[in-house]
Amino acid sequence: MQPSKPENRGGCGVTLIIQGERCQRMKVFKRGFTQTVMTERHRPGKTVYRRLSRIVLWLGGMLMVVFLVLGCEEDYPDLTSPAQFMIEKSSVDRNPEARTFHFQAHILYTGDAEVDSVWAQLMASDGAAPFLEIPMYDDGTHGDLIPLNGWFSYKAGLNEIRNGLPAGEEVSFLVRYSARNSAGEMIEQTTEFAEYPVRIDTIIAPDTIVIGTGEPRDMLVLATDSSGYEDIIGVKFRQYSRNDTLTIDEFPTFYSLTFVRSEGPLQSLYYWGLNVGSGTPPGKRTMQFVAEDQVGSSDTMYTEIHLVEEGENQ
Ligand SMILES: [Ca+2]
Repeated sequence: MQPSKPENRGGCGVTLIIQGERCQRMKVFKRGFTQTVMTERHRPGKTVYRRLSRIVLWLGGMLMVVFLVLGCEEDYPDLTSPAQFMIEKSSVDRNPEARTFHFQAHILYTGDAEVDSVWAQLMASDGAAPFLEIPMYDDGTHGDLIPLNGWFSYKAGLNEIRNGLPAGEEVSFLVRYSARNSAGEMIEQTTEFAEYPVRIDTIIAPDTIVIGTGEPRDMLVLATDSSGYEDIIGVKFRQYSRNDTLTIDEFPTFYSLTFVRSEGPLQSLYYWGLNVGSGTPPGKRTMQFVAEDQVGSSDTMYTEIHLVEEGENQ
């Protein structure tokens, strides 16, 4: 027996073959039962036994119909499903290059009541008053890609969003999508947008290095950006002398670590082979690491390193 196919009105057959087969069997069984009843009804010479058996058959048939309806609800939406009006999916995507936010909500409905309006409210946190309300469009404008497909969109600039948010580099807010239909029904769905700027998670670096060996020592930096590792421009470092506030200009140059690879969708690993040449004065140094992202955020971390002469007590 072939599983029912999606186009065969078969929601049951869409994902599970076993479920699809069960639906098919039940459909077939239902047709057979209907024929049996019709046959019985026109047969002459009814007896009590026949009437009883017909009642039993009828009750059994009704039970089967109920079972069928419960098990294969999507096969017969006109029998069991009231008109539906729902937000099937919603999202917020940030485009770091264009510095825009793309709000989207997919509105589904069955029945006669069409979607009247869709909008979104942005709140700093749960329970806070909305700081921005935006209309959503399904007409191919305001960032909507395809008109009249149920996906409502709005594209907002970073400044439009930031106006209502607390100052700072982090951008996080709640979005409450709402829709109203022509019957006056309202539905809503809340989603969260959370974003932290680039940050340095881990630095692996030597704490002591021998001057003039000519052998580079490994330095590894792991940086994360909630917008994705592609948002990280890179990680650079420089070193201060031991009296960092006084002689900060001794090594003012930043060096950019080499991108090694991404570690998952949000992290990148960077590398530098640190080599301290002969003639460099020994002593304690402060290493400053700076990670930067596309929107101008940065994160800074410090480590210490001891430069020692060869043979010096390490
Ligand atoms: Ca659309």
